[in-house]
Amino acid sequence: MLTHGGQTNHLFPAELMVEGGALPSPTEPHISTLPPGQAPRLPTPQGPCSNIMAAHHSGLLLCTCMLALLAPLLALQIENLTRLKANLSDILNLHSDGLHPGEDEGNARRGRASGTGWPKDCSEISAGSPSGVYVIQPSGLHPIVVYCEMNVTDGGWTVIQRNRHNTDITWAESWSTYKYGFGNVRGDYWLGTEYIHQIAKQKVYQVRFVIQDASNNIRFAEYNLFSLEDESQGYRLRLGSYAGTAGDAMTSANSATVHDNMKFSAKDLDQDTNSGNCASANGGGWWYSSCYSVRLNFKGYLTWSGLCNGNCRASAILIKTAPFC
Ligand SMILES: [Ca+2]
Repeated sequence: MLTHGGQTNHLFPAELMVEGGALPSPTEPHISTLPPGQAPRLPTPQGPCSNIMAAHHSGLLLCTCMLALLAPLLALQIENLTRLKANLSDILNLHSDGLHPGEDEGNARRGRASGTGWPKDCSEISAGSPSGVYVIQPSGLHPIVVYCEMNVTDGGWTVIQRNRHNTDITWAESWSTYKYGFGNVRGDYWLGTEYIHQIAKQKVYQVRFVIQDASNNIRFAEYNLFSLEDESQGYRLRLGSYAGTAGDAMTSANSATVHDNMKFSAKDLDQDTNSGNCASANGGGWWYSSCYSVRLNFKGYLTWSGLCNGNCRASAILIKTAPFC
């Protein structure tokens, strides 16, 4: 039994728990929370994209323009995802598998000692690597532990949220708890708003929301751009164009329930557009307006407007570097 974000989590066997959950100290490397024998898989840094983006500020505008021009191609790419339902289902189910052969702590140490460092996100992990828990180190940040989903399309997705209707996580956490994350990276968790911001500011990112509806169908909504402004700007959410099967509930809702361009709110920091406190009234931190069309950070059945109203069963949110950059 371990506590996470001020609460107790009985859901997962102790041998699968990451001590302290996904909740690192702001001053303590996240990797240090790994228990003995539960080392993350060897990250194999790669990726010309990271090299390009090392001086990416000048290329960011160009890349964004390219994304806008190539939006129709992104939509076409989505068609392939209908063949990946099984893999999408995997995202919503726990991967309780242990380390794969050859991916022990020694390998991880050699990865660091080689001077190549940790990957900056899951997209820098070698294609074909298994899904699971990895150490990444976004630029300017200490190493953190994340779940990498390697089975969808070409893999490389960093899971920033996962939740199921029967979760033990309350989700009704404070701003600072949301900032640094809570839960279990092998189960239901929030990676941490600050860490999501730090990852997504490195390059140009896309986001995929994966939703299991009331009939256990797997739906998704993808936005070809994803970023969070920094904390001083309230971690304001910025999304690009929609494609998918769940419906565009994040950007197309009316101003009272839209989420795109909203600041993040938690129960103790109201940054919504409602006269009341949406986070306090609705059980979890989120990019509320007044108040929501999407409720995924919630203990209980979930909502994705147009798909389910309080009866979706599970969700996951994944981010990855956008194509064409
Ligand atoms: Ca308010």
